[in-house]
Amino acid sequence: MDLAAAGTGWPDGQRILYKEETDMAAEIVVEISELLQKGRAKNVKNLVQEALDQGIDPKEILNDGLLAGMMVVGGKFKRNEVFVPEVLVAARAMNAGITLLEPKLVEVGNEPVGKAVVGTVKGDLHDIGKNLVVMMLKGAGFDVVDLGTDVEADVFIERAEEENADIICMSALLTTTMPYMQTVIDALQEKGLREKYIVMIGGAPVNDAFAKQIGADYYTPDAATAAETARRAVTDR
Ligand code: B1M
Repeated sequence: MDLAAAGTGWPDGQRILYKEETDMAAEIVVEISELLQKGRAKNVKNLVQEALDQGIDPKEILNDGLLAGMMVVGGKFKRNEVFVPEVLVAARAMNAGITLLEPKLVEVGNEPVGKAVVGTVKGDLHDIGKNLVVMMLKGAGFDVVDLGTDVEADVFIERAEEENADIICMSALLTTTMPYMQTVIDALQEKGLREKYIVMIGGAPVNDAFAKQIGADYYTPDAATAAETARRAVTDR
């Protein structure tokens, strides 16, 4: 049977994978994870493209390939088995793969649902999770103003005001930078603007209890949930 032709008719070039193909898909995804751990950006990019060409689900490539690889690197970093340069090259490889996945993961709706300003808070340079949030928000139909990393409270607020935003989204990856989310919320309060904006927070060290403690409206654990929640929050307003 012509496997390539057999399962067509699925959206976006995706189709049912047969047993032999499923095994190959698992192999290629594992290889992506391993190459990412070695920081081989070009190879990661090529293999992600190959995986997409084979019809492997982009979410599987992201979760079981790229993110799984980054988790391994994170564990080694924690145990001092690898250091900042190795983590940086792994992060570059991750971004190389994500760039290819973005158009597949993001199905932009016609009507913009609202405007979001998004950034990683002051003192924090981690941007991979924040970039995923930006990507998924765009996919959920938001106009997104990406403020980048190391973002000061005034910048969050000034840009939200200038852009007439609906929602302010903050990311933090360090236990030392997560308290800065409170600084941003306090600054909004002082300017009498707290009620004007929906505030969402996320990032590995952050949780729901912390969100409640600092007076954020929402904590979401991952980029897809962030986008769904933002959409619901803006449309319910
Ligand atoms: Co850093 N780093 N790092 N690092 N780094 C962590 C975070 C750490 C946990 C590693 C470890 O020790 N195990 C640790 C923090 C410990 C702590 O605070 N308790 C750590 C440290 C200590 C540091 C430095 C201080 C190291 C040093 O210099 N000695 C330093 C700090 C620099 C700074 O920011 N000022 C540093 C530097 C770096 C690199 C530059 C080398 C690199 C970042 C490169 C880059 O981002 N461009 C890096 C990396 C890559 C990591 C790890 C390995 C991976 C982070 C990541 O990208 N994960 C990380 C270990 C780990 O997390 N296991 C680590 C993948 C990403 C998709 O996940 O960002 O969590 P994440 O995003 C998730 C969710 O959290 C959520 O959505 C995403 C999934 O869909 N999410 C949101 C994120 N933001 C959201 C916002 C939302 C909603 C959901 O709404 C608004």
